[in-house]
Amino acid sequence: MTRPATAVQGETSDPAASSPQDADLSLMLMIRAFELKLLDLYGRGLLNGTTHTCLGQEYVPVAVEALLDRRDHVFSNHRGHGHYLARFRDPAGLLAEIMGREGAVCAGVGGSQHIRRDRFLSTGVQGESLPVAAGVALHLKRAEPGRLACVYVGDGTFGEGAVYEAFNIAALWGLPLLVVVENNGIAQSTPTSRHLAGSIAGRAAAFGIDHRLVETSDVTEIRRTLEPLVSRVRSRATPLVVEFVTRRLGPHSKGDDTRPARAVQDLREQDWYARCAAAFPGRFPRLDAEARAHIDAVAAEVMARAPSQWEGS
Ligand SMILES: Cc1ncc(C[n+]2csc(CCOP(=O)(O)OP(=O)(O)O)c2C)c(N)n1
Ligand SMILES: [Mg+2]
Repeated sequence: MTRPATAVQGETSDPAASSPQDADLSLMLMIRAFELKLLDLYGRGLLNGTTHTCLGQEYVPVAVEALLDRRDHVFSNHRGHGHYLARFRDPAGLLAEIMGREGAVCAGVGGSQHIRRDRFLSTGVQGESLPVAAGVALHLKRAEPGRLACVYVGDGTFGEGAVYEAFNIAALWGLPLLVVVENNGIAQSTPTSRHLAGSIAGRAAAFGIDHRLVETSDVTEIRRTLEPLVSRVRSRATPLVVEFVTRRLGPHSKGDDTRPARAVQDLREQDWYARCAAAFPGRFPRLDAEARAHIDAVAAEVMARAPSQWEGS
């Protein structure tokens, strides 16, 4: 549950305009601080392997996760830290996983992209999770009616045929599948306009699947809009595509941004972080400082841990 926001000087007392509430804002800021910390650690040669940050997209899982139940399954992708953190609020376990330290979620063998915990599973293989999520949705429909499978997918992944096999079966068999599209306008270095013919809405429509476009980053408004639609996924066992128009502020992975600096700057100006910093001059700096201090402490503590050991099985 989120706590009611309290108005401070210079901020509005209108609850509709005071979104996000403190708990949501703190979570978004924690995810942002976590991702910035990863880039910082890489930059200092303290982290190996690859990683894809969700800088700019943090609000998506924060909004969506509140509509889910712990018994719903979540399937995540290569850009999945925010998905994991919104569900488990466990930066230490995730950082330990990425750094291969004791206490790692998957003993350090999964790393940034391949995490399994309870009903959460991520994969770095684009499109792989769609058919798997459809299969799990079929199981849920039969064995746990009312539960759903939620799968996060990027715009570029709509070039994978597996997406359409999953759409076909989900529509045909009436599966409780919630497809959350994070359309950040780019796939690695290719703008969406150069890799996607037609539209994501049109592709959902081709299978008779409902589609909803979300253009705001206001988590309260997003939930208000999506709540009845997600309830329908559960009660009618029917698929739904929710497409977020969002922004990737960082590089594709660590330092491979091919966009002109001006284009990235334009995106930063539309960022939820900038919007909230301007809208909430009272609480924002405090919550941001708390989130950064929390992640600094987590990183120091995790880095001091011994390497993780995988027993194998
Ligand atoms: C099957 C497969 N092909 C290629 C890749 C390499 N790859 C990783 S992410 C990515 C782009 C993904 O774009 P999008 O789906 O828009 O997600 P975003 O990175 O923008 O979040 C590519 C080509 C992969 N991981 N899996
Ligand atoms: Mg993309």
